[in-house]
Amino acid sequence: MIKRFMTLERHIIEGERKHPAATGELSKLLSDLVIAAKVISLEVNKAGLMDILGYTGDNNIHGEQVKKLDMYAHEMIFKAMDHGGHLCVMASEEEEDIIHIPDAFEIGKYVLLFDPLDGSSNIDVNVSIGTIFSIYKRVSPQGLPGTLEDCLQPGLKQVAAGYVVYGSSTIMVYTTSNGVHGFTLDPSIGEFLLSHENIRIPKKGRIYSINEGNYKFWHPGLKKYIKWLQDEELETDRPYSSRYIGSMVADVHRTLFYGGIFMYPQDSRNPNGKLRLMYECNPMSMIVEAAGGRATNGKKRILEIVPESLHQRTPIFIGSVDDVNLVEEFMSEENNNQEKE
Ligand code: P6P
Repeated sequence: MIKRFMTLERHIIEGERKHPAATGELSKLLSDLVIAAKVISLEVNKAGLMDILGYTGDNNIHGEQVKKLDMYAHEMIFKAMDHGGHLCVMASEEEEDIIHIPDAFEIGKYVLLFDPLDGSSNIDVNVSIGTIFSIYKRVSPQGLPGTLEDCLQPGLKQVAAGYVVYGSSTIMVYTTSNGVHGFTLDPSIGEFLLSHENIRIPKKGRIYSINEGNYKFWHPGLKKYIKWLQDEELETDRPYSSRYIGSMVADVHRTLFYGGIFMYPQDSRNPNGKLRLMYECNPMSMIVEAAGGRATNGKKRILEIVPESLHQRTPIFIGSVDDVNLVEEFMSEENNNQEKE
């Protein structure tokens, strides 16, 4: 619901004014990103009409087949961001190495990491997909090209994070640690308008979200937790409902609004789970924590993980504080039981 005619650009500028030391550069960076989001949204919403569905025939560095829309989104963001003069380096989930700012352009003080189109396996069947971004301040000397070190910072160092979910409408949610705010794209005027101010995640939910097809490979404590959620007990809102879209942006977006928990755990086949720390888990964790929720790898805050490589994966349990705390208790209790045996 549009409460007041507040565009995303104006909200960003007003938000930055609250920081006395702000130079306005972050506002301009975020506004450039908004332009990319509008263009990607346009293509996503007519993908079925254009020859940009299907596969490019290439594989990305993770061996996954690259969708045309994936690459389109990647290129759109690069072209929108490379010449603004705000960045010293970028990194994309679609590119193996860091992406340098072309020599012709001014080098800035920020770092942008992004997943151009998360959930791309859903593109051809019209299921919600999304763009995720994460912004840091550089740590290497000003004026020089950015480095891998600039990109490998713990999530706690993020100065901004956000996502765009391309669904029944296109919504952009972002935070600069001054609350979490959602904006809905009004295609008739090409503006993102404030629709969800100061989003707060419920302390406890009654929806859990996980790919139950992997049940056999899970930690025994997680198996017990999921079975516990499926038992009946009115006082603890059980049984929970199960919802799984298979697109992290959409699953976490729902969790942010309705509460509950989204999980992509490690399992016996994937000891670090599937989702990427830098492109998916850190930005989503900053947003959910800023909205009053919690995000861990089952033991430790996602935002405190010190990254070792650009594309490293991490298990993630993210959502309402009570729900994340409880799944951790189930897994730690099971670990203790196993140690006693
Ligand atoms: P699975 C999409 O491909 C993605 O990277 C995330 O958006 C999503 O949460 C996850 O993978 C789904 O993975 O193994 O359940 O299909």
